[in-house]
Amino acid sequence: MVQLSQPPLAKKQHPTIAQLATTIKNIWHKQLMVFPYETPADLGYVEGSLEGEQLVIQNLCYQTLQFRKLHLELARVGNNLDILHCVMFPHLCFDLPIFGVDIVAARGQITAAIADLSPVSSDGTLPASYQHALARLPVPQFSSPRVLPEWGSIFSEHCLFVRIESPEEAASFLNQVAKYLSIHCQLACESTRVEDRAALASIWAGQKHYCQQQQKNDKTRRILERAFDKEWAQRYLETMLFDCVSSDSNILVP
Ligand code: BLA
Repeated sequence: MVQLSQPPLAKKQHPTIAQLATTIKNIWHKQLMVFPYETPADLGYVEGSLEGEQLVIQNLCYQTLQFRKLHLELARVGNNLDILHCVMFPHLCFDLPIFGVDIVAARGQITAAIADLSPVSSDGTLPASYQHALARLPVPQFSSPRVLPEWGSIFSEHCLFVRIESPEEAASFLNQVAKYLSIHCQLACESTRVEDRAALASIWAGQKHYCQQQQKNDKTRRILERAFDKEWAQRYLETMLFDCVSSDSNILVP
């Protein structure tokens, strides 16, 4: 079920990453009923070598009634690059956004902290229930906001993308991500299945587009290619990080 039999990476990682990993797991277990998810056997715990430095990847995956895959990944490159990656892919029969977080800490400094509830609808808007809940949240201010790359057109207006400059900003980011996640788990549990074929097709197209855009992130790809090789990186991006199920699987829900 869980690939945490290996030495837990969280203990060695940047404290903000370790804290967020704990928060995410706690909220999942508190608000969702999680079931085991089979990761490809060779991709649960992975070690590669990046220009002489070791790359360690540790994956934790679950599924639930509403989500085909909950994925939390911790990665460490040598002693100076720590990464947290988390994506929640809803089953195609639920009209739910995609929750995603990425934190990249280089030599102890968080250069990129990003979190979003990303819409999958063709008009790029979030469901009304999400709009209402998010509109009520105070928006934290950060001293170094970052500009999204072009492929980031998939993110919503609520997307946080910043460089973290102080422990207070780290706490503020963690707090906001916990709120996004908690709102998401609650609204997902309250959601009902979509039956209409056109609506199902549109959800599938939205999820596929999300995955295709994320796969354009050269910064992620480059790290994986350098530690492994081009083919391995492509397979990892397609099967672990941003796999997109076939449109037929909207009938294969629990
Ligand atoms: C940026 N992602 C990055 C960066 C690195 C990675 C090294 C550059 C950091 C910086 O610019 O300061 C690396 N991220 C990884 C690796 C993995 C990973 C190796 O997850 C996994 C093995 N990325 C996501 C998700 C989101 C995301 C879920 O995986 C958003 C929800 C976003 N990462 C994201 C964005 C950037 C980034 C928007 C900045 C890209 C840029 O500025 O060009």
